[in-house]
Amino acid sequence: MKCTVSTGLLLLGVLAVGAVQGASFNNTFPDGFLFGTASAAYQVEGAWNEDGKGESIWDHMLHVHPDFVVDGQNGDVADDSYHRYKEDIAILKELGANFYRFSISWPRIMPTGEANNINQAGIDYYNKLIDELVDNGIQPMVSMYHWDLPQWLQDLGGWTNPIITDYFEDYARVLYENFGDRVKLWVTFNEPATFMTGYTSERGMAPSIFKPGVGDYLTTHHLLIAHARAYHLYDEQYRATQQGKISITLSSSWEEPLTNSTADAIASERSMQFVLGIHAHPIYSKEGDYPAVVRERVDKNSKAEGRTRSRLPVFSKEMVEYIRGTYDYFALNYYTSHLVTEMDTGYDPSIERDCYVARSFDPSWPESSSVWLRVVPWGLRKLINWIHKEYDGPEIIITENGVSDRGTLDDQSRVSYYTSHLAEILKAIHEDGCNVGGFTAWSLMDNFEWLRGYSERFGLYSVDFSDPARPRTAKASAQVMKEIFHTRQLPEQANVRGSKSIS
Ligand code: PNW
Repeated sequence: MKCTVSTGLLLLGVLAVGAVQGASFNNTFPDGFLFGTASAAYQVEGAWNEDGKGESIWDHMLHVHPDFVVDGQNGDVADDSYHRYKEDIAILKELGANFYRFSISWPRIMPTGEANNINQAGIDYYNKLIDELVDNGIQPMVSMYHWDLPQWLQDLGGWTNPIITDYFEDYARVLYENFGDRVKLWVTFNEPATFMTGYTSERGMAPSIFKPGVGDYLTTHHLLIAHARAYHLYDEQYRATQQGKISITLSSSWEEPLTNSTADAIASERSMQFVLGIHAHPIYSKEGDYPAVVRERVDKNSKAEGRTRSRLPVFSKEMVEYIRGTYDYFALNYYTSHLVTEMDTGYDPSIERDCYVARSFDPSWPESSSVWLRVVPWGLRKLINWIHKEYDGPEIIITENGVSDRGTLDDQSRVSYYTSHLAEILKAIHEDGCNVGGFTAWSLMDNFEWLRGYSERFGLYSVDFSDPARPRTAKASAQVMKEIFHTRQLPEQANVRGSKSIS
């Protein structure tokens, strides 16, 4: 197993910090550790129909159903980053970010999603954005897909149609051809576990098609193949000259057993496999394919439902091999944790029912402005350790971590969230020997928070959405992150918050 720090360095660090703090907590990030912030095209760009951009599934859904969003808003203008990207880069520079994770809007460069229909103005926009980043010494990290599928492809069935893997490979080729000379960090998909829920609700994530337990598994199956195709294409045709790294961003909660019973321990492990393993195991495990417990349960339930085949499609042996190992690092989003216990929940059929656990929060975990997000920093350390053991020590880059509030400039709860989570990452690195290579704050600035509109704010910078100029203003958290990014150390005392020893 690889470790980020040698034992010698580790000892030196512990001694140095121990002398100051009287404890063994090492508050210094290893050399080469990268700090950045993230955003996504639909959440920040605006200009939804400018300069030849095609319609995405989010444009389409929210124009037809504005009531799906709590405040009736959409991403038509958002942060207006399409026109104000230089302001975004100025604040990234102020923060001292090493990299910026942003996503490319597929329909902005390929209005229908097809490779014979390229929108040069879209290519020009991302070239300008990338050039400006590089000129300012900020590495671009590009997500190919952060949920804004061209509507034209949705009309063909979107992620439920296997033909999508051909279209995605074409799209990846256009990206490598146009941007691969300067983009060295790629992410194929952002959070499959979140966007597959576009097929589990009538008014949820786009496209809001209600086919739980079927549409979400088809999406999973096809995006894993699409990911592998993009990876192999890079390997075969671009890696030698472009020399970048590719991954897929997976989000996971830490699934803590509700009690110390054996049944809850089993439920916790099963939940980890349904939440994270379903997308991670085919790529990162030694044997590949879906986790055994996922395969078993979905097959068993499908049979009991009188079906002729499993709702979870089956990979051929060749496809298992084709997908296995298609990563250069492990890209992880972490926001929160759950307590889990065995229970029959969810629609019949659904992934919840297949997984057979109930999830809850400990009432003592601090709340945020998002109902799904409670503050559980130690969950991140446990999650990193789980990944380290389960997948044999891959380099982990945290590609999102953050918390919501209502938008105050004096955002002390965000300061505490970040410092406590960074402290847990330092413990995972220095005390547990895990290999964590970077951290990304979600988000650079307040933006369109999907179904929560502009009512929940995740930014280090505040954005005034009532002002056409969309001014960006630093919050208290921006000042603290700036200090951390510059000193590459956590301020003293930061480690005391939210700490709980790891078992
Ligand atoms: C992520 N959950 O989504 C996305 O990548 C971002 O686009 C989004 O703005 C950010 O987190 C904050 O929501 C998530 O329910 C949505 O656990 C939901 C969950 C996790 C991540």
